[in-house]
Amino acid sequence: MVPTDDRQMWQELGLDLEAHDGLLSVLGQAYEDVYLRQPNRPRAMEYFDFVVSQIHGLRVRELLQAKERGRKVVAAFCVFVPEEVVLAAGGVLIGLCGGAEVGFDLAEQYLPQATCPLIKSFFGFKLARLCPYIELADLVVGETTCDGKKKAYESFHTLAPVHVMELPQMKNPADRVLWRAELARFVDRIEALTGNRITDDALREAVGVVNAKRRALARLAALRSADPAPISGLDALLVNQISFYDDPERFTAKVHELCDELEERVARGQGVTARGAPRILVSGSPMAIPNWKVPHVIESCGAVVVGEESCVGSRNFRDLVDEGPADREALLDAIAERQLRIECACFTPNAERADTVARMARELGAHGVVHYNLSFCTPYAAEALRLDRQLRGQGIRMMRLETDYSQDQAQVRTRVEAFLEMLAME
Ligand code: BJ8
Repeated sequence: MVPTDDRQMWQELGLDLEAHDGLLSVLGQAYEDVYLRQPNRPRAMEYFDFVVSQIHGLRVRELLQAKERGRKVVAAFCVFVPEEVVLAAGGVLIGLCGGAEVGFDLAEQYLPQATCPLIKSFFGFKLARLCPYIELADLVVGETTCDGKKKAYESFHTLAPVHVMELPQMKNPADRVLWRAELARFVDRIEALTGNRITDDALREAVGVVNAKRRALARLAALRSADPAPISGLDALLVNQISFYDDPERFTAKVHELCDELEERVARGQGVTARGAPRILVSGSPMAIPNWKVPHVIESCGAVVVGEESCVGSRNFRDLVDEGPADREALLDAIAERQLRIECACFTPNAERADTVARMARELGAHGVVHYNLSFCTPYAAEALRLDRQLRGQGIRMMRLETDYSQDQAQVRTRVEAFLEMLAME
């Protein structure tokens, strides 16, 4: 029986209760300062506020109840791990966070100090016993994307059951064959874990559920092209962050409710800033919950973030899986094909990404691009240099920002203000 009391539930999951209390109180205060003080928020954000207020409560309880009913919980850190497959086998996929500076001292016993904070964070959450999701997961799925993650999963094996998918580094025909085989290996692992064979019907239904979630997120993204923007970048980011761990069907319905309200706002010309406020597209490394620093700084400088070219953003929802195929093998082909359209900087070359960023900037009416990369994330840092030149060639200004999870808001603010001033002069 799942305990009805949160503290008892956390204790049974093996969390460090004292440290966990501290984390929740810091998170609660940060949420109040960053989110609840924003002016002009859409009413429908109440649902997402509620989800955050229950981040380690209700959703954890729901997952434990699902486990009691025999469902398996699979945890992942990358959009290449296919939710469709897990759902079709009767499981639940949750994206783990890794957006806070937690347990870094412990993580550095396994990882070099000069490691991306996202990676250190997921290790830190586990080692400091602060994440109920990692504790309740039946399997953690990693991928061979960047070197940091690749090497990190080697050690993570000793802490939790891990399955690593080999993601190719290129998108040539041979790489596609490799990735399709990896998908088949993943299907085998998930079927063995859940004890359920993935049928044609179950996979078709799961593709529909995940595509519906992507369509809802795409609808939200498109509404942000209005001037004034009907929703802040912070709120839109939060919705994208929650997309990784909420129940997919409930989440989709709530995003559509939000979009209905935003459509009314757009029709009335109502926004979160005055018309003509500086508009910024953020591009680069993912921002896992509770990493809100960059949009918070940008928006507290009077600008509005109108899009995220990121895996916690457009890369997660832009393309759909073809729903046409009837049988499971053809559906898996379609899943693999969609995944290999994701423009992650771990691929070489990854030339399409520059076109995507330029197109998004134009479609969303962005005045400039802030390229965000986490410290020690070489793939995105390397692409930023070329992207800057390519965007400049098309008359789009870009600012390169490299930061971690430290409290360096003052420095970030100085740079963002200078960038906004430069944009205003053009
Ligand atoms: S598909 S972006 S979610 S790998 S920020 S850990 S790349 S050093 S997260 Fe990613 Fe999948 Fe690619 Fe998307 Fe490494 Fe960079 Fe850290 Fe990163």
